[in-house]
Amino acid sequence: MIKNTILLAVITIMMLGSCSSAKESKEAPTNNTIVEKRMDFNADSAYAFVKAQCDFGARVPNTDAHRRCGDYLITKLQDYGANVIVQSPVLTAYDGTKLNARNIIGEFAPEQNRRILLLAHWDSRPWADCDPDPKNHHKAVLGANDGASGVGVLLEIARLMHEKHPNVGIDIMFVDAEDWGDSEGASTNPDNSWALGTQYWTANPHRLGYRPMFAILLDMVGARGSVFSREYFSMQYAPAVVNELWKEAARSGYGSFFVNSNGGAITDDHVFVNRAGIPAIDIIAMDPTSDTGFFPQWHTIDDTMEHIDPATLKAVGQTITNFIYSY
Ligand code: AHN
Ligand code: ZN
Repeated sequence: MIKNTILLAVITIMMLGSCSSAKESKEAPTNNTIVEKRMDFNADSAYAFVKAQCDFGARVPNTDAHRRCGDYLITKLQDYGANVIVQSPVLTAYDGTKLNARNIIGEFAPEQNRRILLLAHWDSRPWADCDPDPKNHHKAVLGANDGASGVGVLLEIARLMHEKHPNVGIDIMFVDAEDWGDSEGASTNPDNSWALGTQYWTANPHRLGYRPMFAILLDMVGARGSVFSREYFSMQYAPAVVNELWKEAARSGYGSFFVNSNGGAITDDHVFVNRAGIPAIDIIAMDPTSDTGFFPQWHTIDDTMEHIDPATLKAVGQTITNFIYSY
């Protein structure tokens, strides 16, 4: 009996030993080695960041909710230790409206040469023109998923970077005026319509000669039941980045979210970043079974917190976190 207990104890210690040595395999363990801490993306925290944006109301350019949310995003990035640069252009929308826009850029470890750009749009759409009820077409979209979700994930990553910085410089950019686009589209050049904030930034980078290794765009990354397939333009311009990120997703246990199928071509912020010569991919939920190709509440008045699932935020957030901390 005593022998068995001792034997069990020895086996247990051996097992513990082998587990921890596997985890610490990056560095030879010595007495003064600090055990590497896995960065845990907190989905509840990300969810709260999404909700905080929605609590301002729809962030439609030229509204008070938009101004106040922009101020909030600047403050949060500064709180988490970023060097924040704000661009405040007046942009002309396809319909002639002058938009008081702000691109908000938070630099983490600006002294690092090797950099990754993470971006998401923070504005919300002025018209819910895909709503099943035409009476709602002139109402604003709250944009819990379409806008706030990507920003919420990036704010949580900013919070983690304040705890411990990865071995690569990170820039988080919240771009404005993405969603004032013409959905009828046929007569409008998409270049004069969507992603106006990003287009301003590519023509006027926040730092002269800014050259990150690549960029990752997050768009609609919070809805329940989301699936991320490989977006077409991302595969055209930056297949290696897509492949590496999807590999990280599978390694991290989120292969059921990041599926290995090819998705449609989306005119989104990343297209303009690619045209500026920076390889850029779009993590964007697509749903081939819905009328729009996106989540069912896309550009409706029902794009609300009700449809945001912390599990989706976690899958995207933890994958990107593991990816940037693996450098
Ligand atoms: C088009 O529908 C052409 N692009 C989608 C870009 C978008 C709108 N992302 C969020 N809202
Ligand atoms: Zn939209």
